[in-house]
Amino acid sequence: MEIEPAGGRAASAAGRSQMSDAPGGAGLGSSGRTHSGAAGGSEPPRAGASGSPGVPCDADGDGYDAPACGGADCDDSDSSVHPGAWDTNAVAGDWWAEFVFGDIPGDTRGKTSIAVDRDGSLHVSEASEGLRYASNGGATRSYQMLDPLGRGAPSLALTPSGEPVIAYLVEDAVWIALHENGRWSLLPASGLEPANTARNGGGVELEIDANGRSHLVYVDANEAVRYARGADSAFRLEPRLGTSSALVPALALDPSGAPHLAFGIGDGNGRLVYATRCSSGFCQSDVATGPMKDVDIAIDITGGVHVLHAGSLLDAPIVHDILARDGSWSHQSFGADSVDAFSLAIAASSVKTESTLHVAWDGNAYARFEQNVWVRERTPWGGVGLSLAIEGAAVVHIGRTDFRFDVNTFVEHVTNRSVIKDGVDSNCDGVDGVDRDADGEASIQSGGTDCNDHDPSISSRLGSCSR
Ligand SMILES: [Ca+2]
Ligand SMILES: [Ca+2]
Ligand SMILES: [Ca+2]
Ligand SMILES: [Ca+2]
Repeated sequence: MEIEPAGGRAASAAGRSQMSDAPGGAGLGSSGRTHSGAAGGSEPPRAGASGSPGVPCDADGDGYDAPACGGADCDDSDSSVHPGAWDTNAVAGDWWAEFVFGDIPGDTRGKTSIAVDRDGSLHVSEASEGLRYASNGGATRSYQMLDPLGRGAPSLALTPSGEPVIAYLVEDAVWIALHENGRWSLLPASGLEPANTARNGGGVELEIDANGRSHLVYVDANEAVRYARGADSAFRLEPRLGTSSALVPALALDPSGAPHLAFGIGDGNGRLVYATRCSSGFCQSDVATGPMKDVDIAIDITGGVHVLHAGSLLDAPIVHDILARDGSWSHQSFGADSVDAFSLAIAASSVKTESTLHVAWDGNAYARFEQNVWVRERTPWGGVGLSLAIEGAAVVHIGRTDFRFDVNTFVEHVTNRSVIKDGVDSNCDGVDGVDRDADGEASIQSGGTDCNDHDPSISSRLGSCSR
């Protein structure tokens, strides 16, 4: 992260621990840095090193060289095994749901943001009445109020080493909550102009590329969409996108780290705009017309661009917009049972698989695009303020808020995650599963026994797991 540290506030360490059924109240453990070659998956593939004569350096074509060539591919005959592969042993199974945190005063129904780490740990945030964060990584599940002044729809992203970063609003300013060396820092993002807090609960979207650089979009005080990138000590803000009356900006990065934006424009009859890099700035095109209620965007593993939108006209269904090579858009409607949804999300599988895309919207609706058809499923419970994260190929994590009429709002996690150890060390860290702290024991989340995979001095083998 490259954010100016001046003027930051220290995060309160007095977070309560109440996520689900976990006893104890430890925080997020110590540093949480990955050792080289594990979990982060951000190391650039090695190619072209010279090996033994007649033996190819990357025989399986997974982008990682064999050890004989100085590479880190522990099985150069299997392209699904390499240091950047997922090894959480998580597979898609039955759906289940859990309470994450509550105590949010009033019937706020804020938008959640969820991310899943390469070791299978979850990170969830919400900011309708203060920025709240929960994780099941580290020693125990943890829950913290990070910033009582935080508001709006926060956006949580993970650095290449798995550290959470959250963009959110304090009044009309974008702030960043940053987890490093075992503690949170709260920093005003410098280099930005004031944000519009009125629209969309104050939407801001953050993504972090493979080089650790932050990209964010938000709506400014003039209701224009703004894009900024973290550079050295500050964000560098680019010229306005869209004219005015912008809302619900969404952001995705393609494999090269280039930004792709989608946002609604509320003037006139309303329209949905797509923007991406061309020459020195952004090129824009209209995706669809009409007023927009919510928009999301995802890039699939082949680089295909997918937008999901909900129009705000009566009986407008949720529509999947697909960008063709010639720049035109085609559209797939989810039909009558997708109308009247206020929030939606689309995400792509990060490894080659039969199911490429996943969508979810208000209530309990979920669908995945599998072998050219949308397969619909119903998830347990039901909620709003959706966010979506995909673990590996087809394991789905949904963040949602739900409410007990005028009493309070709570955040839930809904997933089809099931752990089945496959006996294969897919990510070349020496064990089946993910051994983030390199103590020889895989994390509980990945089917192992290490109760704190952020701290090599704590593991079941060392007998230091008992609380
Ligand atoms: Ca391999
Ligand atoms: Ca495995
Ligand atoms: Ca492993
Ligand atoms: Ca470990």
